[in-house]
Amino acid sequence: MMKIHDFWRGPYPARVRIALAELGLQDKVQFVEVDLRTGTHKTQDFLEKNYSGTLPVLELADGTFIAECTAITEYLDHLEGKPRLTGLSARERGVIHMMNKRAEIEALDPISVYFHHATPGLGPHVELYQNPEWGERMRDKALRGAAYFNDVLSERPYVAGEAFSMADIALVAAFVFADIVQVTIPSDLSHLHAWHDRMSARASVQGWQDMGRSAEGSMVTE
Ligand code: GTS
Repeated sequence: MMKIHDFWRGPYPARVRIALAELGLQDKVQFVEVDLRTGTHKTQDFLEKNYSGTLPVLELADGTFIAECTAITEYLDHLEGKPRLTGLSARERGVIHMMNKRAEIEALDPISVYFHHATPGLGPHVELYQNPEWGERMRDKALRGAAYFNDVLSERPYVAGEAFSMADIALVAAFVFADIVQVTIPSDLSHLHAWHDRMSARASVQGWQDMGRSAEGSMVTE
C-alpha cells in the first residue's frame, strides 16, 4: 500500500488529499502523521525521505519517495492511466502546469513565507531564521496574486481554462493557508470568491479534513 507522510491540517497536504478524493484513490493510501509543530520534518531521519524537509511525501510500496505536491499529483493522476487533473493534450498539460506553478509562486508559496517569517510560524525551535519584512512583502505579493487570479477567473470557469485541474487545487490551498494565517482576500475580488464558492462545494474540497480525521484512528505517527 502507498503511504502519504503528511500533517492533515496543512494546506500543502490538502492539495494531495483533494487530488486523492477527486481520483477516488482514498482507499489506496495509508496516512503517516508527521507533526510539524515538533519539527519532526527537519530531523535527519525525515530528510532522508525528503531532502527539502517538507510535507507531503508519497512513499511507494517499492520504497521510492516522491515529494512535491505537483509531482505527487502527477503520479496519482497517471496511476490508472486516465489522467483527470493534469491534462491530456500537450496544450492542456502545458497550460495546466503553467497555471499550477503560477498559483504556487503568486499565491500559495508567498502566504507560506508570510506564515514562517512574519508570524510565530511553527515556533522558535523550527523557525531558526525569520525575516518579518520579507514575510510582509510576501503577504503583499499574495494579495497581488489574488487580484491577478480574479482577472483570470473573470474570463474562464477554472484556473487553467474550461476544466477543473490541479491548478484549481493549488489555488484552493492558498485559500486554506490564508484562512489559517488570517490573510483576508478582499471581498471585491468577486470572480475569485465566486470560483472559491464553487470549489468549496466540491466533495473533494469539503472532505479533505474529514479524510484526515477519519483516518486519525488508524494513522501511524512518526
Ligand atoms: N513545494 C512543496 C510542495 O509543493 O510539496 C512545499 C511543501 C510545504 O511547504 N509543505 C509544508 C511544510 O512542510 C506543509 S504545510 O505548511 O502545508 O502544513 N512546512 C514545514 C516547513 O518547515 O516549511
